[in-house]
Amino acid sequence: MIDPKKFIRIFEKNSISFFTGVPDSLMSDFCNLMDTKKNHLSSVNEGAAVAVGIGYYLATKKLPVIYLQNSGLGNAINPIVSLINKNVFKIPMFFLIGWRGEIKKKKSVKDEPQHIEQGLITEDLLKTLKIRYKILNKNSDYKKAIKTLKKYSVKNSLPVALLIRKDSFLKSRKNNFKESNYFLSREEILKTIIKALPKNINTVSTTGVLSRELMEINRQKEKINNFYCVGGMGHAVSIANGIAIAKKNKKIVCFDGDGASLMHLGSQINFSQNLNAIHILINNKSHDSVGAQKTAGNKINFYRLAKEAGYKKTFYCSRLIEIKKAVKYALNHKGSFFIEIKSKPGFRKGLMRPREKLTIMKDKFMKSL
Ligand SMILES: Cc1ncc(C[n+]2csc(CCOP(=O)(O)OP(=O)(O)O)c2C)c(N)n1
Repeated sequence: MIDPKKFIRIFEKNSISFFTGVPDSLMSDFCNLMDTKKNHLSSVNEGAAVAVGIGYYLATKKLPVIYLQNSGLGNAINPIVSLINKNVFKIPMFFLIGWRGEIKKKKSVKDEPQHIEQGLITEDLLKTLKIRYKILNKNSDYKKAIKTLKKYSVKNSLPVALLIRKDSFLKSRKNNFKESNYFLSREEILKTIIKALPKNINTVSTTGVLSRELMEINRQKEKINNFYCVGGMGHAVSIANGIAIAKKNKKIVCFDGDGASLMHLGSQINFSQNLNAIHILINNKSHDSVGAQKTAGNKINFYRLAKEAGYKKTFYCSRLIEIKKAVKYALNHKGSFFIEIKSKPGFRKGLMRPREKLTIMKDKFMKSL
């Protein structure tokens, strides 16, 4: 397996020392190390990371490294095609892409449904985008791969990539984020909220562990009708928005994470315009689901931003009693409400994943509306 520390050192030996991106679970140990580096920017989304990389290159003539999960390629495609492409500005950069839903011996490996298609098309996508790439696994000669890709990128002013298979990196099992135990866990927050919500309310939950915890809490009594935004990180609030617009007589709740919210922050400005919107953001200051790397907004007061984004009333809660009060208020008043809840990172092992087919879950949700 590849030691992520040595891996980073090889980039530095090749005069590549600036890193930006959005973390991925397949590269979590590499991404965790990023938090300790000065020359690193935790990006809000993968497209923004490419754009930052462009600026960095313009200012230094040096290659930036952009790291991302392959599901983030969608966010990155626009600046890749419209800015760094050979017909436009011809900007070299080095991508590190975690390959969820990877193909081995021409077959998809077992992964979650939202990763299957993305895994299947990733190589074709890189070819279409004219990004020269090499596949990295735990036995790869990564020194040679980095050196040759860098050479090609600089010589041709084109982007290159390492497509990273699962289990390529050594696992340190060390979690970055040491947040005080004083704060509530996401799971106890969710339990309290579900208790406070009326039966059959429609909710939309964000990508990652939050949805898995919610699924487990809701499993027995099926109290809420939730749409699990298993992919499309950052879009749960817009899905909730579409529902809120179409179902004006129903309260619609969105459960969000700080990383996901930052990814498409502007969507809040749309969601806040509804009179039936409740946006609940659980802020653990980290991308907890993929290794608890710090989010770019780890010093931000989201409830203050939300006020400016147009929510009628915003709340900040760090205790269960405050959460109950805020939820009750939002349920009993007309308008749009934003509730930021401080939480510590971390989650139980072995949380459930969807047992039913996602299309069946979708049908049930639609019926409930
Ligand atoms: C476009 C995209 N980029 C990256 C990922 C990988 N990913 C899944 S969950 C997650 C972290 C989400 O962080 P946050 O919203 O703060 O929720 P938390 O995990 O902390 O509960 C990331 C980066 C993804 N699924 N999609």
